[in-house]
Formats: sequence, C-alpha cells, structure tokens
Amino acid sequence: MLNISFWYYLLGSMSISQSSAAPKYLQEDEIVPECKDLLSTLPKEKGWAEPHLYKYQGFWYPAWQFQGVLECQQHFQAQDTDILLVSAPKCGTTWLKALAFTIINRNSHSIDDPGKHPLFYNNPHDLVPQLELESHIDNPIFNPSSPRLFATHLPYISLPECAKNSECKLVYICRNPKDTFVSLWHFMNELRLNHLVSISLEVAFDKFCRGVSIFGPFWDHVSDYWEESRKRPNEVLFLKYEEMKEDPNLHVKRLAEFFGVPFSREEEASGVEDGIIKLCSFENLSKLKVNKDGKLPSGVENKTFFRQGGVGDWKNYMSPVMVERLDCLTEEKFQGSGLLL
Ligand code: PAP
Repeated sequence: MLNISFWYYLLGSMSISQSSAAPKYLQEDEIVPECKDLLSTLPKEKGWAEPHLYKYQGFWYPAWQFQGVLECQQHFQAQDTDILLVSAPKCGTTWLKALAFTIINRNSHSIDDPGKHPLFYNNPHDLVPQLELESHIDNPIFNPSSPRLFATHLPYISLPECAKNSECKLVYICRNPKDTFVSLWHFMNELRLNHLVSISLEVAFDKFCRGVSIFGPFWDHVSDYWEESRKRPNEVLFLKYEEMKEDPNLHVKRLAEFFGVPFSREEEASGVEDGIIKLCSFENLSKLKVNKDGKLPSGVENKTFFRQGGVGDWKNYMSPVMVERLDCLTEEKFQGSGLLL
C-alpha cells in the first residue's frame, strides 16, 4: 500500500524554482517504490512535457499523476451524497468547479458581494479538490459539510469502485476535441516553463490522435461517461462546453436541479443565476489577482488555466489535413453512440 504521508510530502515539495531544474511535476525521481515497480511493468511512450506517459487500464498518465491515481483508487471513500465533477483535461474543469462550488454554497457564500466570495481569493482548483491530485479527500477544510464536492479526470474504468457503487452524482463536461487538443497543447507547453524545448503542434497532434495524451485516449474517456449518462441519467449529467457557452443560464439551472438545490422563484426574480454566471465567467476569473499571480500547491501557475476561454480557436492552429484526421477519428469513435462533438 502506498504511504499517504509520503504523498503529502511529495505534493508539498512540488515547487517551481527559477533554477535550471525542471519542476518536480515533470520529473520521475520522487515516485514511491511500490509505484515505481508497477510503472516498470506498464507500456510507456515519451510524454508531451513529462519524460514519459504510462498506460494503465487503457489510459495514459505521467508518473506523478499515476501515483495519485493509485492513491485515490486505494483510499477514497465515496459517500452517497458526494458530487464528482468529471472531465478529460482542458474540457472546462476550472469553469465547472467554479460554477458547482458557487451554486452549492450560495447560502453560506453569498454572491451579493463578489469581493468577499471565496472565488475572489482562491482559484477554483483550490476550492474543489482533484481526487487524483491532492490527498485532501478527508480534509475537513475542503469538505465542511455535505454534499462533498470533488473533481477528477479519471476515466470511468479507473474510478474507485466505491464511487461507482455508491449513489454519488457525477457531472461530466466534454468539449470539442479540436479545441481540447489546442488547449492541451498550450497548457503542456506552459507547464514546461522555460526549462525544456516545447513540443511542436505536429508531434503533439499525432500523439493526441493516437490516444497518447494525459488521461487519453480522449474519445474513450468521453464515450464511457456518455454511455453511463445514458444508462443512469439521474446520477450522471453529461454537459458540453460549447452548449454551456451558448446558454449558460440553462446549464446553471440544470446544474442546480441536478444537485438537488434548484433556484427558488425569489432567486430567479432577483437574478441569482446571472450573478453566478458573471462571477464564474472567464472574463471575471481571469482578471483576478489570485488567478494572475497565484500558484496551486503543485506549483502550477493559476494563470495557465485561463488562456482564451472561447470556442473555435482550433481554426487558428490546425491545417486542413489535421482537421480531417481529427474529424474522421471523432466520427469513427462516436459512430452509433448518438454523441456529436
Ligand atoms: P484542467 O482540465 O487542466 O483543469 P480546464 O479548466 O478543463 O483545465 O481547461 C482550461 C480551458 O478552460 C482553457 O481553454 P482555452 O485553452 O481554450 O482557453 C481555459 O481558458 C478555459 N476556461 C477556464 N476558465 C473558464 C471559464 N470560467 N469559462 C470558460 N472557459 C474557461
């Protein structure tokens, strides 16, 4: 069994220095021996920013992230009232965390004075712990009351069994694969800071299409939750980033209803939904000091989660050949599923 205190230590020590050494999250040296042994048995490929990606249960992880996956699978204790926000990386996790936190806690943290709201001082990732990243699972600071709110990038197959077998609710957010890819490519190059040569768009694209990206293959990640949402619509809500951008009011309402805290007539009349949308908007969050200058405990800079926040930026990056390859892949992978992205 992996040692939790070591994991805390590891996360605490992941600071980014301005020295020439790469940040710890890009290294493989501090992995616990049990994890190293298992890693040595797994298929591996050169990573995007990290030395390698390893394939576990059909999905790809950097070493440090893999250790977190095992920790979470072994130690997370789901409760029926838990809410898990799920996504493949770069599909809208930060936005969904902000919205869900604000909707659920709107009585204890009023949105009337945005300058006093926790989002004013905290990046959304600090308010909603990522199961496989941070061992905040049992930390009362993060989960003062029920329902507990967590997020994860774990594919469905790798979710802790207790979460699959519980009545906890899952909200899955997906995004057009072309924008997801472009966002991920930028993000991974930001993670490298100035320590390493950046990965080219073409090399990253080929890896993405072959499924070799963090928590990839993208399509398998999406498909498994899509299927689950069709089987269990009351427990798995499936959202699309583009649809949320188009009609945020509808989705904020859907989220509140799904969480079991619908807006009252008075709230609707007083414009609470609009206030939540504004508070959690890209425009608002990206200009806050905490998101310009702050860092997560892992050392990742908050600003890397706010790049452009739009739809269709892929047009500025992808050649017609790339578009055709990705579109064909998406069509093939989702054929017959009823899912269009
Ligand atoms: P994560 O999976 O690493 O947590 P995630 O938040 O899913 O990242 O993705 C970041 C993307 O969401 C960025 O997209 P872009 O690169 O295309 O710009 C980021 O700009 C966007 N994003 C962050 N916050 C918001 C927000 N409040 N509203 C809309 N989009 C947002």
